[in-house]
Amino acid sequence: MDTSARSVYDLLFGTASVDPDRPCLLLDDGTVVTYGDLGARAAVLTGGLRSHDVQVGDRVVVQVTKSVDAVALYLACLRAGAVYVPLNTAYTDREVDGFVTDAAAALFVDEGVLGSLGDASPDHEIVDRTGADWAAMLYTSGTTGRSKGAMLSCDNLVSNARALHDAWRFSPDDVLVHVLPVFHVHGLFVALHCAFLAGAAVRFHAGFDPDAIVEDLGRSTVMMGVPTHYHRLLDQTDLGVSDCAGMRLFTSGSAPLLAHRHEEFESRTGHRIVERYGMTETMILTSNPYDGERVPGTVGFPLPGVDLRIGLDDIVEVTSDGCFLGYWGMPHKTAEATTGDGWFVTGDVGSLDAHGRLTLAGRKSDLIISGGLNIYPKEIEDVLDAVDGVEESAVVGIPDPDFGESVVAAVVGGSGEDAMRAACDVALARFKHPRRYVAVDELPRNAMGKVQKAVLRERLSR
Ligand code: MCA
Ligand code: AMP
Repeated sequence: MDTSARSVYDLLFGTASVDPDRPCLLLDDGTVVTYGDLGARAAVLTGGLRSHDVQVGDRVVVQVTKSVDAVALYLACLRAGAVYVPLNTAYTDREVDGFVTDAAAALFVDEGVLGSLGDASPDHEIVDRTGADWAAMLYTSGTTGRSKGAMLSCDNLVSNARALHDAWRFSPDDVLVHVLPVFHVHGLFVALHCAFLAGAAVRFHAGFDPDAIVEDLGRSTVMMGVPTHYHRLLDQTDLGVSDCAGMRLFTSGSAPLLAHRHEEFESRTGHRIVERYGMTETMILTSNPYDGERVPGTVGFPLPGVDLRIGLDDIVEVTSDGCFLGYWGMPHKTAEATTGDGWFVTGDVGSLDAHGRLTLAGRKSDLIISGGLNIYPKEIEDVLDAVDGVEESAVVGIPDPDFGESVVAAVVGGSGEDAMRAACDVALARFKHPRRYVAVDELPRNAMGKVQKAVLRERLSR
């Protein structure tokens, strides 16, 4: 990363090359926030961070709703050289406390604190960072039930932003429909960085209202979504060719987009969605081509700077400029996820064809992906198993036409759903809660005594 003359903030936000009067964020209420406005707001929040004595390298843990200030706070952390740690707004207090403690946060920002930061005097000093410096940390659910903080460097952010900006042909004329949350790699880095690097405008939606999005497509050029967004556009609106007249690109990722949905989208709109694949730990790894064949059910080719190979048990392994610095405070977990020759083991099962195109076939672990959000069964099973009278439980994801997968719990013992729901209310964000509880006499097990999740999934899907 060429940080010698410029800070990572300038590299990503592009304030040096973009006209400050250009529209940046276009809000639902018609407000236009220019690049200059957003930069000025970031300077104020930088002042706010410094008034809280936030130093270079300090973790700033943030749980705020999607807003202009949420984006400005991310930019303020880049300016101040602090590590931005965004949290899902659905997390319960108990979950948030765990993250704040784990990150050894110098500052926790909720809505109230964000408001007070916004009253500070602007601070225009921007810290220079090198490529290897730590820029952000995003928590990913662990297979053992404990979340891991993936440490992302300045280089990870900048290299991936540039690769995607080029691969997807971003230009200043683009208008991006932004419907994703800004606490994940997808909405925060992939979507915003592509637009910022180009100096493009972003239609910044607080939530996903399918009809409002269809209306927006008529005055936009690019949309990025998870499969659930596309399911809802197809199932809940009359979306057709004429709605997408100015659109040049739709991308999908974070979860598999079923081939028949891809084809349905093309027959309704005339657009072939560009499916791409990534992980929090690695940023975006592959994409179907902008020019060239976009094949439904595949995730395309490695981006420049990414090397892929298929390792043990058909697991995809990668080396890449986007590959993280490691798991915070868990060097053993970083080592477990890294091969002897330094490749990151994704945990995704896949195959490469003769041309190097990647097709994914699922995950090695029991991970459930619901609406683009990762849910680890173990975390839910631990909560259910602690409920009075529950002997044991097993949680699986079963196919769901909207979310891709939905969470179902099979439970032995216990005194009914109410106590389990109450326990989940305290411990788990609602998107992780089982949508269905099934009382069973026993869990299916193999000869080694291990619960057969595949058998259970099959039974519960019927
Ligand atoms: C919301 N709910 C969910 C989910 N989202 N349940 C299961 N799975 C979900 N994903 C539940 C809420 O708990 C609530 O339940 C009810 O649905 C309505 O909540 P609401 O907030 O209104 O939900 P929504 O607007 O319908 O949200 C659905 C959504 C959202 C728009 C698909 O989940 C979403 O934005 N997903 C994208 C996540 C994402 O950006 N992932 C990227 C991570 P109740 O009524 O019981 O309270 S992966 C990544 O970054 C890598 C690098 C990559 O490859 O991209
Ligand atoms: P996260 O840990 O939240 O970043 O989620 C990363 C995981 O999402 C990957 O390891 C994959 O299992 C999954 N994923 C991302 N994009 C795709 C895709 N296009 N198709 C299938 N799975 C995907």
